[in-house]
Amino acid sequence: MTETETVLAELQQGVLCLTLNRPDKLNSFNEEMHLALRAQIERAHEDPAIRAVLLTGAGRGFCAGQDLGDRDPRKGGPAPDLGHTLETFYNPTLRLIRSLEKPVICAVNGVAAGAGANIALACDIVLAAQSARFIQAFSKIGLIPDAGGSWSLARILGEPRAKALALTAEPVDAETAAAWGMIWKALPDDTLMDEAMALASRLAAGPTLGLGLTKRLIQAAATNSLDEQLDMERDLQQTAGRSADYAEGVAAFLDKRKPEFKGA
Ligand code: T3D
Repeated sequence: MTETETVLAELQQGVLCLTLNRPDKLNSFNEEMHLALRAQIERAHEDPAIRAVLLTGAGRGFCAGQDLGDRDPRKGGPAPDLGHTLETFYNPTLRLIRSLEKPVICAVNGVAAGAGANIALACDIVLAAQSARFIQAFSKIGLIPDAGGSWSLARILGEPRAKALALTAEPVDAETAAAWGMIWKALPDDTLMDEAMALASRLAAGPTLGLGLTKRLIQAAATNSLDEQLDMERDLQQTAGRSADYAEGVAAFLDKRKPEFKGA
């Protein structure tokens, strides 16, 4: 790991800690950072030693979305094809986060704007520093919410708040984000990272297979009927019930000891 990498990655006790690392640009995305983040999430898909992911940002911000320096119209040339950049860079990463059957915790250490806010909201458990703000910055520059924001905000908040945030680009502070159900908790700035790491470590020591199936189930609920969801619960519980971690969990309960889950 070197300080010039755009994403710092460290594996600690089953937790892959990823730090967006362009602090001078509030960790906004250039192509290198896109590819580095995607490669790390792909690694989390493939490596059984990784049992949880913790995503945060270096410096005073979490992520300010797209690096607008790379979109400077004053340099001339044709208008960029932003549909192409979404399809090439943002959308694959969003899909990888949502489809990763391991917990992804996001520690929003400061401002999260544009696609930066929406990548945070795509994570499974979001903790934010009390000083953090979430900004749907797109409307300020003539764009529409992307990186899954139009989908997640409408689902989490309903149309009235989703539209107001997207149309006005007004910042939402961490306490309000927690009160509105956008995130799990707002925490004092100086305890955020310790609490986020403690949570990620706890989940990494958990029954990874069951946690992954749980994530799949909850995500499916948004579009499933009750009947479809009951069928899915039946099928996934059958799988979970055959796992070594389930046997260990029940045995540990009966033995009155702490379970030692292996993640399978
Ligand atoms: O293009 C595509 O591929 C399509 C996809 C688009 C996805 C998107 O995310 S579009 C939305 C892009 N993001 C924004 O519009 C946010 C722009 N940034 C801001 O509005 C503000 O910086 C913040 C509200 C996030 C924070 O404000 P503040 O006052 O705390 O910080 P600051 O002074 O504005 O920024 C600090 C530095 O970071 C500053 O650099 P300097 O002057 O110290 O050298 C600033 O220019 C730089 N910075 C912040 N955001 C970006 C950025 N540089 C490049 N791109 C940024 N997005």
